[in-house]
Amino acid sequence: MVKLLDRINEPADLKELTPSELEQLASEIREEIITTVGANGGHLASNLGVVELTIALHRCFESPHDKIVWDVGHQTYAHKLLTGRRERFSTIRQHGGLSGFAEREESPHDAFGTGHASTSISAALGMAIARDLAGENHSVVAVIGDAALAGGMAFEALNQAGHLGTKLIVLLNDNGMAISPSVGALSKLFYRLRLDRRYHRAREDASHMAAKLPMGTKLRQVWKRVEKGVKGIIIPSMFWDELGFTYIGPIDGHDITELETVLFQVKKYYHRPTLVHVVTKKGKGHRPAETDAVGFHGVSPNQSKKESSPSYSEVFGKTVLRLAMENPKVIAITAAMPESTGLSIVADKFPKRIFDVGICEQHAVTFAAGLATQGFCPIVAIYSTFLQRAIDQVIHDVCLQNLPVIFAIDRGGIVGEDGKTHQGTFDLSYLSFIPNMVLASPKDENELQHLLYTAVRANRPFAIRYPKGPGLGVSLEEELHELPIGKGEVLRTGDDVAILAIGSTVAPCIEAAQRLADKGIGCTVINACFIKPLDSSLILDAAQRIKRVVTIEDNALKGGFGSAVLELLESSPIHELEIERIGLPDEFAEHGSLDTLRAKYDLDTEGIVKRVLCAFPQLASLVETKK
Ligand SMILES: Cc1ncc(C[n+]2csc(CCOP(=O)(O)OP(=O)(O)O)c2C)c(N)n1
Repeated sequence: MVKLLDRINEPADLKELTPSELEQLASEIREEIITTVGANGGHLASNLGVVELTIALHRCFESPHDKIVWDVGHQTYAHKLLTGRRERFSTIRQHGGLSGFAEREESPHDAFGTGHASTSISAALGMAIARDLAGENHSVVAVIGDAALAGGMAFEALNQAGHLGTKLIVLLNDNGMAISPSVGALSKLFYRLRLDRRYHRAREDASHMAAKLPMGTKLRQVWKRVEKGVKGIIIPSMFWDELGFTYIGPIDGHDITELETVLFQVKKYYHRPTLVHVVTKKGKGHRPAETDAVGFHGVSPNQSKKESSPSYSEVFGKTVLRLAMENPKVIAITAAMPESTGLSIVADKFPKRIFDVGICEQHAVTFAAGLATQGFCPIVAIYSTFLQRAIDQVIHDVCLQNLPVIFAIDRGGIVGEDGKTHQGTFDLSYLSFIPNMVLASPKDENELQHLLYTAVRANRPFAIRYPKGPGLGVSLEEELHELPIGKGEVLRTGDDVAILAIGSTVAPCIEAAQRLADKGIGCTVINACFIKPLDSSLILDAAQRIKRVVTIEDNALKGGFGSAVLELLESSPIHELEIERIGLPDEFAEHGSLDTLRAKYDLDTEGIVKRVLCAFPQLASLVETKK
């Protein structure tokens, strides 16, 4: 059967469709998303929730002339399908394929690149002001979720938008969920708006009436109801009025007619900042995702394939629980990611000692600093990529005051399919230059437990970064013990090359050393464990003795572990050193599977062997003489 979706090459093709065809199109889009996410993984529930909303937006606005800015950009699958990317949709999140987020390079319809939350209103306001300065008149729409709207940056942007008073549409996609249920006072306000019985009564009355009216009158009626009837009776909309925004809603985000009626009116008649409050259901149209929106927020390609060993996040969560049992001062903090950081296990046992602050990483860090001043031991679990936005708080509020805050930095290194906006490949650089900070990365999940135990006793800023995904499957020692801060360990000895590794790169180095040994090349392998402070005597001894040094890290080469080693060696009197650094070059690493990307950057066993042999060609003759 020919699909309607086959006929949509650009948003203009939507304009001719009848209401029943639009419904059919929505279900075809859902089908396409479910099938593709099943194969490639991705953000399922959020995308299913915005199908009608996306159709309505593209029927009402003339993208790319009008600008649509998607916050986070994880909910842009329907948008991609309607803006000329259907053919390539099956490649989404695969290496060389479409990105799972909005990306300017990918399409002129992606007005702004996103991946991190709460940026859309700032970017949209910048575009709106640029439009005003150019004397143009197009619309600019920021589409933002209720959880992302609670991020500090979104508030900063609302504040300026209300002040400037220019024409800007903020479309709030309110599904009551972040990845987990949304938290915070603002979320409660939206909840009250959604549940207001008067709103629902008004909706029902109006739809009875509307059913009896001819078409043109129905549209007018829907509009009147939304603007005058519903808006007028809901007091909390005053919050928005005070901010300088006209508030419209709540609107049913799955009723295309209602959405279009409102959006057309706003586009035509509203010349100031306007907030359109749209209520959607996360996971809409797919029963499993509707009932388990948390589980279906992000889906792996083969959900049935169970990972064999526990993930680093799971080990982290369990260890925090143990530490919290032993020490009443331990407090866990997450920025809207209790499940994926492994902390929900703490919430079950100690609901009062875990805080979900919402998508507010900066606040999470300074909140932890405040707790630390009062003798608590806060553990802040944040993905590496999201901690980037809280660097000033780490420097100014934690390290400058030498406060004992523990940073558990999940998804350090390459993260795979989420791509450029989510790679955790800068943290070793952005944390290693900060005075007072201890920075460590475990070689396996067992070392992660011991590092956490050490950090709780260290009484100073302490960052531990660990990778995405399953651990190595090593056994987890029952008894936790302190690791000496700033000490590495020699895992293997050999006289030809010294390989200095950190974190997830240690395991492939051990394998690579064995392969090289099979060729007659002896490698010393050192697990540095700490980047700051570095184990200078261990590293200098190895460099002095072996003279051929390889450093390896799944971090940017600039400013990372290898750079720290270079700085150390530069100040030493060792001569005739040869050094090879393996890590990420000065570019943003694209999306692709973990294995593909690790191979691309020579971070796997084959890559390490290859690089050692290329860097030190004289080893070939050494092999000959040893024979
Ligand atoms: C700064 C930042 N922190 C955390 C995340 C991880 N994250 C991705 S989507 C999401 C939830 C977003 O919720 P909401 O804005 O309500 O959109 P929805 O998914 O419900 O459509 C979170 C926490 C992120 N993308 N950016």
